[in-house]
Amino acid sequence: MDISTQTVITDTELKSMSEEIRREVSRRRTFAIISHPDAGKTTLTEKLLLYGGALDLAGSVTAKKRQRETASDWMELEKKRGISISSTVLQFDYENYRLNLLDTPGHKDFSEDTYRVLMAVDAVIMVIDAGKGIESQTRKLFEICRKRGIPIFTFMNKLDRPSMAPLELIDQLEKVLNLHAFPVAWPLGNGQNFKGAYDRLRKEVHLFERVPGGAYKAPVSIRDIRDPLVKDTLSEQTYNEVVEEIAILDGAHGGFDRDAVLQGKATPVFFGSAANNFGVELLLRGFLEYSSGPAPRNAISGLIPLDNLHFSGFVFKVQTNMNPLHRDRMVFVRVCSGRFSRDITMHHARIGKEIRLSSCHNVFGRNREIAGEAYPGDIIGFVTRADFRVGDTISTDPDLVFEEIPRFAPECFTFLHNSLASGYKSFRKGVDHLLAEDIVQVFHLQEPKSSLPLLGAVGPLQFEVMQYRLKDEYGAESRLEATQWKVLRWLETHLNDMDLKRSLPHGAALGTDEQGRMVILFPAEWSLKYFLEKNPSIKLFDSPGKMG
Ligand SMILES: Nc1nc2c(ncn2[C@@H]2O[C@H](COP(=O)(O)OP(=O)(O)OP(=O)(O)O)[C@@H](O)[C@H]2O)c(=O)[nH]1
Ligand SMILES: [Mg+2]
Repeated sequence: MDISTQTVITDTELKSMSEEIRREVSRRRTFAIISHPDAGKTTLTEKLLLYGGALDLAGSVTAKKRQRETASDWMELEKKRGISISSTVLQFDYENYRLNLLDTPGHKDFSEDTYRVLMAVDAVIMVIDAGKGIESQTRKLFEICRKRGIPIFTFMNKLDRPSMAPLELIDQLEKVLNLHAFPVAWPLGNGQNFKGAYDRLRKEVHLFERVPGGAYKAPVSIRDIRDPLVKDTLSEQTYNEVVEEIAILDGAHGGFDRDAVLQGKATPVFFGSAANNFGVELLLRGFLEYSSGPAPRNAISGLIPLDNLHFSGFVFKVQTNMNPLHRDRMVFVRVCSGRFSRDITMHHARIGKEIRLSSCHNVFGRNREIAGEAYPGDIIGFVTRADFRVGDTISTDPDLVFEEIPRFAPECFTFLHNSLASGYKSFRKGVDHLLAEDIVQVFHLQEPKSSLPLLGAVGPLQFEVMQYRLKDEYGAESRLEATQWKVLRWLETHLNDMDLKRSLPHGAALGTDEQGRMVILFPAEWSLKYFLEKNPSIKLFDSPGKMG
């Protein structure tokens, strides 16, 4: 469809539209907060909202984890357990910026959701618990960011507790992640003696004051490092250490290279305490100043310019029951080009149909607001019953299709039974709705042929979440039946089913995924290896996207 066939648009109108898009894009920042579990992502998110003016009072993520009430952990189970289970979109305005912030779950069992978020953002804030240094999950997430060349901003958190030496933390970034680190805000002490941060680029000391529960912005006084008040506030030892460390950094680390940051080759580092609001404003301001607006995305046909007159975007998340009263389903889209305005006709690339999406929303945790328009970089939500899956492209151009979002091979498999015969209807409905989120995958075994689907997920907690939600959102009781499988691979082969079956090692099974693609389930990694040795002609893949 050519846009000119919809309405007649003059050259001047085209020019002003593309200028408008470029103007809007330049004020957008779309980023995720990532890390190992418990480093403080949700706490930091809450504080960024506080400093961004999107919240008057920050909710607390308490140590006891019982009274938790935050904008981003809105699911019942998240509040109860005190951990993030699902990613959350928070869109808000700060000064002239429009921020699309995504808080992600750190637990590896929920990492499929986090990986998808990484496909939808232009930058990340990597949170590190300064008492623990770089942990395993942070490392994995970092590797994905590096592969995509996403700019990374680092926040060393929990400086209000005894921490590793700041120079050692910087050294870890360089050695463990092989990432050049440029400390922007340097900590003045740690634990009880954490008093402030030194902004190396502005050459200013920010002295912090504690506020009860960190609910309000922490008052800050800004000084020169030689100011007597700075010396008086810090112990003599801390002051001397800080001055020495800064001299070492200035001598050794070279200048700040924003281009290297934007290419994901260097990370600006900030130190602080999200719970106490220390260093949060320095991070927010630094992030806005040194990050850049949304980058154009690759479609199968090539790079799609942001000011393309065709609207385009892709689905990276589907969430059911954000509003349990309405049993609705929200489809989250990252806008990649053009301008969304209400009631334009879209093409749904996968099913090859035209579709009208009228209710586009700006999303803020559980809350939403009808949005009249959206621009590249925005994360918007559509409430729709149409068949959208993660990775789907929507565009006014029927020929535009974005590259697939990689899917990972599940590592845990279970059968899910309805445990109350009378509740089958709500069980079935709940399972269908929750599976549409595309987090838990469904497989069908070839033998024994049963209507009971086999569920696969990256980690077992995902099944627990499903059971909890079935009960909480659908009133359905369920029971899990463990299986012996631990590894799944998609396959390509010329063998017929009989021969293939004969070639399977003991305990392995054949099945299909939801799209009818053949898979093999193995009881262990060694069984997979054995199979590969015996059947070199069969190609196995850990993601269906890698198949030819
Ligand atoms: N002492 C101290 N505790 C903090 C700080 N920031 C966060 N915490 C605590 O650390 C715990 C985990 O915080 P969360 O914000 O839930 O961590 P998260 O990274 O979102 O965790 P997941 O989403 O489950 O991966 C909570 O008990 C917080 O109160 C801080 O600056 N200092
Ligand atoms: Mg969290």
